[in-house]
Amino acid sequence: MKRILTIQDISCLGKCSVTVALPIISAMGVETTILPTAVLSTHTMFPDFTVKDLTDQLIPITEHWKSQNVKFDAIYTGYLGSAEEIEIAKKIFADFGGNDTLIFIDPVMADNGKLYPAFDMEYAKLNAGLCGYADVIVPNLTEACFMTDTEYREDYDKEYIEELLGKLSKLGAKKVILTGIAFTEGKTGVYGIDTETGERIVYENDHVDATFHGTGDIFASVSVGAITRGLDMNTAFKLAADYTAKTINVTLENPDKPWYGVDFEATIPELVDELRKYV
Ligand code: PXL
Repeated sequence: MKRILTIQDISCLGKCSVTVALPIISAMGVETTILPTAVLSTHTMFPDFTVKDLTDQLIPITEHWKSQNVKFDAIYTGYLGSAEEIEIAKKIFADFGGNDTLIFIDPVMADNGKLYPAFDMEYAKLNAGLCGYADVIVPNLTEACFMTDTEYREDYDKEYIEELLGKLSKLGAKKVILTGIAFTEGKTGVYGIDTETGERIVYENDHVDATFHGTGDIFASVSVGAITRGLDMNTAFKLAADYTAKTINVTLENPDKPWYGVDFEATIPELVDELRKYV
């Protein structure tokens, strides 16, 4: 069985980061090792959340794994709490990376034109530096703009997105996938580039007019799970985009839906069925 290490926070309540990545990647038939960067009472969209930073635990935990000769088929980073944790992530890539280990970075820090409460421009720059270590990065439009000093525009066109992809490619990742992008009315999707071949990676599905926290983490978890199971990039991102859209739709039908996350628990069986068509 393949094994993924995911490095991100535990938001105890809130359906994001580890509480999404662990069940989804496990359901996809991949062993999931977690390295929690912090423990929060909830994600940061709740008022008055508590945070216990775990930076001082990251090196001791990973040193122990090294002593046990642990290997990973992929390392997937999401929400990292601080500049120091970004530096430690680089060390972990050096210690556990290599040709057979996919480095998958979701530079979680912003959405809808704004940085999340814990972050500033300096953090955005450091995250941009981290992206240079990746095989695959999956920023949303806001994160892409913050990392490349680009003005955020919701009314984008192809020229603007191509220019943004060009700037993101210079960060050094092998595959740059912008999420939440489409050029067709009523659609959303991914628009990316394989920086080694110049090939575009494009998929559009129906846009659902609702935003929920944690959907980026769902998209990233399914993508890295699918790539690790051996799906090609185009198929992996299609699976992830369709699953995320399906999950938002199912959540919208739930009269008791929580405001803070989506009902991915209800749609995991469909994800597994869909994945079975390929593996
Ligand atoms: O879903 C991204 C995310 C992850 N972790 C924490 C967050 C958020 C988004 O708000 O607050 C703690």
